[in-house]
Amino acid sequence: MALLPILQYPDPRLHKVARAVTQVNDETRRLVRDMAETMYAAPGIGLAATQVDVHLRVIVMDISETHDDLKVFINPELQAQSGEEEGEEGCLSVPGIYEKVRRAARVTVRALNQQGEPFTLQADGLLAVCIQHETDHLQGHVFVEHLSHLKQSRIRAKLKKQRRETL
Ligand code: GNR
Ligand code: NI
Repeated sequence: MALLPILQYPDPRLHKVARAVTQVNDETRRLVRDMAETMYAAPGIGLAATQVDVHLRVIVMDISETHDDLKVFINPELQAQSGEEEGEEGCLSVPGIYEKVRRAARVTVRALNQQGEPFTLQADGLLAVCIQHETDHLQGHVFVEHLSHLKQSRIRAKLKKQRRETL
């Protein structure tokens, strides 16, 4: 098992577009294991491979309070989106920043599990938010890009200051 370093915004590698996994094998399952360990340790409720500088379509997620409901999405695709809802988001790549983002209220996602078998999941609430936040990462998008340019530059300044103070 291994903890993976998490890229910090505005690292340009966060903007790479992830490629599909061509074969779900032991290497994929090792990546999933390491990502889950990294997410639980952070702690976070989701992690996209992009955040650990692996540019493959792999997401891990666990929104349970008991940390015993790991969800794995390999090659996720949003099949449907409906409704609108605004919710507060944070990101392990943008530490200490929480901002409201408007997203679809409900999504249907199709993906492969760790066995390489396809499944479809309908989600609402926090799970729907998290699925959209993570699929954004796989497209090279960080949640702050949903905010105004003014807010984005304020966030970059705040992160710079935060990092100076923790050096
Ligand atoms: O840990 C996380 N919490 C969170 C809260 C609200 C909306 C989205 C998230 S995802 C985030 C972990 C992360 O950065 N995933 O990419
Ligand atoms: Ni994130």
